[in-house]
Amino acid sequence: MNKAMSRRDMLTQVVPAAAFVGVGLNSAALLAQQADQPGENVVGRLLAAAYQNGQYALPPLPYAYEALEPHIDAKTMQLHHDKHHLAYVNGLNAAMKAIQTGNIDPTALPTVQRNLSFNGGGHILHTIFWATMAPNAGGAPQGPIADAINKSFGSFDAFKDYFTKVAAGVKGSGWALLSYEPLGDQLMVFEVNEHDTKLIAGSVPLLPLDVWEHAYYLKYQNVRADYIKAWWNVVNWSAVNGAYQWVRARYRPQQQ
Ligand code: MN3
Repeated sequence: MNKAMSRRDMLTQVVPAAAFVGVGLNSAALLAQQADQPGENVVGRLLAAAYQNGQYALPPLPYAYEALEPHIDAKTMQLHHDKHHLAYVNGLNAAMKAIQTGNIDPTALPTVQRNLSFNGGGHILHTIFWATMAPNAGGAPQGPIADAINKSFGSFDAFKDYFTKVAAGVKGSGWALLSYEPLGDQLMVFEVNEHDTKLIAGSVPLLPLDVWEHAYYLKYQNVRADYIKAWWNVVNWSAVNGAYQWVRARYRPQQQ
């Protein structure tokens, strides 16, 4: 990042660019503004680092590769962040570059559109994924996110069981995604196929779980269920709670 550019300057660039891409990135840009608030948390910080100097950018992991051991191994984290995520950042920038020429060959349009959503979704989901994991984490959530989970799913245990089943049931490559739906002021879990978020428009992603094989195969081979079980031990509920509170304050200021 250009040292002369303030965080606020950076964020004013994030919002219009992300809004152009669509609902998913627009919601992420909303979250990214959180980095400018008191009580900054890691979700907002990483999202703010995910677009810099006029381009999408790979945000640094907020911990060392080995920090999530034994639940997620260092080699997987290194490959996943440095290779896979970087490829989505590069693919998204390439798609934007093609669009910004203003002259897309009609025969190339389906490919450009596919690259936009595949790589854009991948970039945002991975950024929030890194931010919502931490060493010495897991357990049950505290604060407003815990209340929202109880309201939306009955109990934390019921939510955990439901989310686990959604993640386990993803066919092929994809994600499970806990999101905030502002119209109903409630939380919902959505299935993501590859990186294409199948969510209610306007919902804001809060807690994504990557169940692509590249996220777990080195350590867990084909046993996705063991990986999901281990992932609960690294969920950074403090980060999820911070993101939830900030987003809800934007949509429901009268209820704060
Ligand atoms: Mn991945």
